[in-house]
Amino acid sequence: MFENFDPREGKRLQILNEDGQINSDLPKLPMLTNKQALHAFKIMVITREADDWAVSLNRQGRMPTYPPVKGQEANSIGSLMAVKNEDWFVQAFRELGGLLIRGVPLTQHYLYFLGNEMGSFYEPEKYHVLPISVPISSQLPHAVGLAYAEQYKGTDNITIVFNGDGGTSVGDFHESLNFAGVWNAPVIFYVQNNQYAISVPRHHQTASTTIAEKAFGYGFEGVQVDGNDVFAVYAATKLAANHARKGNGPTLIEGFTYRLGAHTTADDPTRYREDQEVADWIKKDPLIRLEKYVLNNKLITEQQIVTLKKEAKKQAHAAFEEADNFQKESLDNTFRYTFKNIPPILEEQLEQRRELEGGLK
Ligand SMILES: Cc1ncc(C[n+]2csc(CCOP(=O)(O)OP(=O)(O)O)c2C)c(N)n1
Repeated sequence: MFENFDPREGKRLQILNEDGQINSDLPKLPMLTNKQALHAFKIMVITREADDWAVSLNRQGRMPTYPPVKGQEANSIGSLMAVKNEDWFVQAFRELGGLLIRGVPLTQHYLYFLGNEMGSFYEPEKYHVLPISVPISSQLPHAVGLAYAEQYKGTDNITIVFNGDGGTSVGDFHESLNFAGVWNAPVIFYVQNNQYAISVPRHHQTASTTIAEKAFGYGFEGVQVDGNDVFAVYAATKLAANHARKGNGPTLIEGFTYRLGAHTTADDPTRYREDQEVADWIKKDPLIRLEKYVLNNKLITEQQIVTLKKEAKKQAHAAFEEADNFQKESLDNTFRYTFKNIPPILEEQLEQRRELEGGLK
């Protein structure tokens, strides 16, 4: 499937370059239509505004710790556009763009980071999305299980699961790839290689030249794509999705990208990376690149972009206010959702909590 882009030969798939130009020398690949490219751009704009607003709210003391998506948007946007609504979307925590492609309201994302239990409730039949997973790579075994279950039921639904370069060092990652390879599970492992796991650079994470090449050791294909190029992400995911749907098993896609912001709002990246490195990556910003494309191809005007950005800002502000005014969850719920019947030790703790609350009044 990716014979022209074998990562072991140092190849990386890029379709849209940094100047917003399409590489016309490539073999035939699935392409976003103009309508889809414009949709991707619009979602990327709202993702960027919503993300910047979350960081700003954190600085105002209105949002707890938040992990910015800035610079990585094309990865989840392009890939979620290449799968269907019934395919399971198993996220890590930097996939806001993909959630918006799936139609999840922005309010829900803010609710999660405000610590509201309802932020983890994605109506399964409607969205086919699993909750955000902060314990690194713990979502991968679930994803493979879901994929295997769909195969067992005889549907043609697949699963796409995200994790980071740091997450490839965790046992869950290897166990999941191994299981998926052996059982031919219809799953796409999408690794967002944003070059760092907090302060740990990619080269300290693995001795492999690429993350994509790890797939071959598990008996399936891997491909490295320019993760700041929404066209390349879309093409690779579309091919991998068709491959899985036809019963040919898993694929590993490495999105080669960069986290332009901090790891979370609690991190100071100036302690471990050079300003020049960040400046170099700003030139590869997926949003700037896609903006050039939609303008060059007259899919939108400069004036319309100004309006779009203004509207996106308003939408982000309104979604946050809605989340902030959402009914607060009772602290009792902290004890409720792990077991069907609350075990005596948790009943006891719940009682203690209530007493403490009474005492504080
Ligand atoms: C199992 C586990 N160990 C450690 C942590 C603390 N932690 C949070 S994010 C992170 C780094 C993750 O890096 P990467 O997988 O590259 O994803 P990124 O944050 O860069 O998107 C770590 C170690 C955690 N959340 N879960």
